[in-house]
Amino acid sequence: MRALRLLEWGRRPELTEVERPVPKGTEVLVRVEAAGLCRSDLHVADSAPGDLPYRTPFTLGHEVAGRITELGPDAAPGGAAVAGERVVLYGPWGCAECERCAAGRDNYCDRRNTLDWHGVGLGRDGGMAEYVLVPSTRYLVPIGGLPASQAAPLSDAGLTSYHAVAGLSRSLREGGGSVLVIGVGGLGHLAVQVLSATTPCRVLAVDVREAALALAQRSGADFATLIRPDTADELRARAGHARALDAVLDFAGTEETVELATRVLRPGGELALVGSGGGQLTVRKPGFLPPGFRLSLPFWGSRAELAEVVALARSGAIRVETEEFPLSAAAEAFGRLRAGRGRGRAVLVPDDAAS
Ligand code: FEH
Ligand code: ZN
Ligand code: ZN
Repeated sequence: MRALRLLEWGRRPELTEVERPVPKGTEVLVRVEAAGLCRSDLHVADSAPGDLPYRTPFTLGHEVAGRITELGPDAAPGGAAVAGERVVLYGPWGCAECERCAAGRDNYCDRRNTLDWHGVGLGRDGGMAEYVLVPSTRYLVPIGGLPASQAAPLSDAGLTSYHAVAGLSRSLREGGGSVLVIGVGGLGHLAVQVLSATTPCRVLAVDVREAALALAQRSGADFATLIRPDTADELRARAGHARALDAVLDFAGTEETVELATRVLRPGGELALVGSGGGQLTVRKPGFLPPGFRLSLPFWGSRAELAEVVALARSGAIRVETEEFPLSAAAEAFGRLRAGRGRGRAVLVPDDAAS
């Protein structure tokens, strides 16, 4: 079968021919119908030897949906899963033994630092291929009739955004308040939709691209504006009586956006730093952060949260903006992502399915 593989550090990913895996024990073979591209794929592809604990070669793709084609002899006792079922992969594969992994929270595996992988396509063979081998049905969530190019991005962009929202305080999520989404790209536009669909919050959004502001409004934002030198004042003016925001979800995470977040937060405000833009924050007392300031660094999400995201999508409450590429055009898709010219989440589909 064909697979987009990182053959060695420092080389661009290459489409190569590899043996189609045969599931053993609890393993399940999934025919890939869609595999999303993520900025982390660029980070992995650009890494030097020793940057990451992964061992090359391996196939990329940690945002995957498809159809079960074969199950190992111990994979689905009592027919818990069957060939033909359409699924999305829960991507963060941990040690599978600690209490976090046992609870389906592999994203916070206690033994993460001892592993030479972080999940499917992240040190283990991923889904930018015709087939992907999954260690257990516990990493599969049924998607029913949801199109694969909608389902795949839910497993990373959707799940990460949903987990970041779920990490905000209950009083905010249930009582309402004002939330700023910084960066309305593959993750940010889904965070706007999740906030709009699941909370009474007022949602504001900022980005550096005009097209992203339109996407924010289509996604349900109450207000969207470009990032400019006076953006903090403009956001405060739009924040209601408090003239400051209850929470910020920063999907860019740059020096500039982290600074903007700290300038618009209320006392008791919350910052969820999701983007890996390298921005830094000085936490000091006495200092300049609002009293009661809370910071979180949410990472990916739990298996239960993935099932909740899939249910939201199947209900029509959230919809991913996607741009499809055939697997054979993966290099073009990577190039557009790298150049920031993507229109929504890029998704690789099998060549025979590409429109
Ligand atoms: C995965 C592995 C390592 C860093 C970041 C990521 C994210 O893309 C997962 O959402
Ligand atoms: Zn990712
Ligand atoms: Zn674990």
